[in-house]
Amino acid sequence: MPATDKYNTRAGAINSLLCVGLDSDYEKLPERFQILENPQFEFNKWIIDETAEFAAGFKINMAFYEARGEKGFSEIKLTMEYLIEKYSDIFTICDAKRADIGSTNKGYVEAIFDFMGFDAVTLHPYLGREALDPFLKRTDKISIVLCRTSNPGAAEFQDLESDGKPLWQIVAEKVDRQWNTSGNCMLVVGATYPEELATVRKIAPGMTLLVPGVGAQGGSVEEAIKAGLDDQKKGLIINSSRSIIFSKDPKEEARKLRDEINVYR
Ligand code: NUP
Repeated sequence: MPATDKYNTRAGAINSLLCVGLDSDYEKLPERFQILENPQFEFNKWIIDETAEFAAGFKINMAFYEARGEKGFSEIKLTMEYLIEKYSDIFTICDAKRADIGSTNKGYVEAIFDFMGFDAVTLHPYLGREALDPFLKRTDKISIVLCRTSNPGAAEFQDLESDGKPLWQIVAEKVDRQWNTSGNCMLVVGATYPEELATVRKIAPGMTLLVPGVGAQGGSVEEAIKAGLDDQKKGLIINSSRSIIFSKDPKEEARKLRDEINVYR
């Protein structure tokens, strides 16, 4: 099954656009996990089992694992093995923001899609379409291209204009019209920029958008949903990491966010 269908099927089956971010920073783990042999994996396993019924996707940000060297890397692999074995219908995103020259990208493709088994990866567009070819030609997987990021300083480069348009709009147009010929691209647009999100939705009416920035970063769920839904009331992957996984009750937080998203659909 193509990976966009995998996401849509799961989102439809459980009526949820929620993606739970497994940003399992070792320093923030409860002590009962820190003392275990595989602390990040055991924590993830717990979060996954608690939140899976509300999760259309899980997103792993590599940074929190790479910080622990080879130990962290093995805990990503354990987490992916667990997801693939127990929750093979849930969409998995590797948030690594990769991209290099084409020949190097082949290594990233093998590591992320084949060795670890993710359905999707985040990429930055700076090197252009030609360099990203090893990702884009994997029609069984999804390339999620950064368009308008959620951070306060996103405008520094992304708002620079060319032909009267900001760079993020050009990225949205290019990905929608030229890069997505196999239907395997998505875009990242932060919930913290709902106006830009609405513009991206106009530029790319049929594209699925990964939207981080609700919860800990303060983006409004209502504004993001209203700005970003497609005409089928779908087309969004709403990610929240810290405000779910480090809350007192991750299951309840995931349920609440799933429900809040659905209220505005
Ligand atoms: O624009 C982006 N903003 C963002 O926060 C693109 C991202 N990939 N992210 C990631 O989403 C960020 O690196 C983190 O993994 C997650 C947001 O986490 P939180 O603010 O919900 O805890």
